[in-house]
Amino acid sequence: MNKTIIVSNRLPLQVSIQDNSFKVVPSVGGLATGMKSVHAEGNGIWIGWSGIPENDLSPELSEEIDSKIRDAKCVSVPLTNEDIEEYYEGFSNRALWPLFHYFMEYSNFEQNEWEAYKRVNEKFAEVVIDNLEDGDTVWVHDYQLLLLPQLIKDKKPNTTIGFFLHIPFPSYEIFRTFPWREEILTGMLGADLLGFHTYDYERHFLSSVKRIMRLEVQFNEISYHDRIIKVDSFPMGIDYDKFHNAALEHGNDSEEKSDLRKRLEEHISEDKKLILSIDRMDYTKGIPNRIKAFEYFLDNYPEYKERVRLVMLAVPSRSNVPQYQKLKRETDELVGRINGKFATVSWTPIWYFYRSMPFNNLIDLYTSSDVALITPIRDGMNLVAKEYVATRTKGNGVLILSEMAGSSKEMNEALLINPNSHEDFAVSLKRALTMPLEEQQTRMKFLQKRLKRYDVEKWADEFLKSLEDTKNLKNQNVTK
Ligand code: GDG
Repeated sequence: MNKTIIVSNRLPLQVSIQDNSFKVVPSVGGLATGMKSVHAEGNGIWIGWSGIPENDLSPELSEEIDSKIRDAKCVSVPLTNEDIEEYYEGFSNRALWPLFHYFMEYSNFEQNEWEAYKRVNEKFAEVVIDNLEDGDTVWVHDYQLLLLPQLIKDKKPNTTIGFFLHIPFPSYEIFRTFPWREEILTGMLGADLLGFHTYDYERHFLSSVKRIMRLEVQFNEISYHDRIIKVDSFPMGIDYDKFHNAALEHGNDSEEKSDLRKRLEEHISEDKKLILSIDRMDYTKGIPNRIKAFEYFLDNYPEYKERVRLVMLAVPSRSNVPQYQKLKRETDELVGRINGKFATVSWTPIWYFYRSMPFNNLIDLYTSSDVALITPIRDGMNLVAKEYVATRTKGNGVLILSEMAGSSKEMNEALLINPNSHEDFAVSLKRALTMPLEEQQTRMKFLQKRLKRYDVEKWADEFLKSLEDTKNLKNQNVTK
């Protein structure tokens, strides 16, 4: 029986080791949820890194962990500390991530990291090929594995390969500055179907293919050697029911309240509003900008002092990369300065949490906030915006969303802003805080309807259906 092999940098599980014993627990991210049924189907498997560097393990423990991982229908790719440092923290997060998010000045191109990126992509290819049988489909995910499709195609030309990019694909003018631009495109073109969150990313990719590779592109199909490669957009959704039901269960009307919810509720009344922001601590998410814009708001609308509070959850991320350490320092300083400037004995304008929270607390935050401020400088999609909408079971609440997030393309009923304009931010925040309930509910209704219909399972289904169709393209081509 043919199977689908999912490949991503990380496996959808967490391994924790204490002394000589270990635990393997499933992780609950958006991708893991979306792929759940694909992974569960038949003898489908997931290939990726376990999160534990090989150097840290004795051969016996490593074998034991691998066997536990295999029980979860996963196969681990062994990576060393050096691999992680050069391929993941290095090339993926210091070269590709900033450039693809238009932070050119943060991009650092090191030859040894490029070599490590190639080496690790080859390691992934080996594991995929070891597990591949004729007729299998492979679905590769994200920017850490851009070379993998071609590495598989070279060895197994008949395999059907899909690739999905979770971050933006930058415009040609940005992408052309990349030292290994042709190698990256060649790697991606090993896929039969390339998927992006939005039409704009798709268009940027096609333009780079045309201009750098000089290939013929017709509508959304690329002719490459004797193959036709399809490119399309598939905006990723969320597990709508999971968020909606959790909000019904743990939301405002629930009898058992967490400590966090009790504290949040102390600040909610007709006249006092909570404003929420949740992101990974990443410079693409626009955290300092947002804090400065909030300061501008309080300066320009002083009647809101003591009446609004920004609850800001920043989840630690990539803290070994210097730009992320700098961002953390800048955020700490800004929050301190602004709280110092405005606070009164009974009011602190920004409540700042630098940690990750359990799922139920996340629901507490979503359901108790009057406004969500999602204002990234660049973001492939942004699922937090969609999750906020899914938890608004009474239809109230306002989403302020950056035009630079992929999700803004499908969320027109949000208040869309340019995250670089403090004025735009302040006017929209004022509008959100004074929006009549009926208008809030009308906007939410449209947003919710769309998100419920196009959830993450549907996203995965549509991608795989489209990938299946490319088999017909291949067959047509063979008979020509
Ligand atoms: C990349 C792209 C694209 C956050 N804090 C906590 C927590 N979360 C969960 C949220 C959400 C997820 O993390 C974050 O997803 P985003 O989409 O917002 O952002 P990235 O991590 O940057 O993801 C992005 C995505 O891939 C998918 O393609 O949308 O553009 O950058 O699901 O709920 N979950 C828990 N505690 C937290 O403290 N439990």
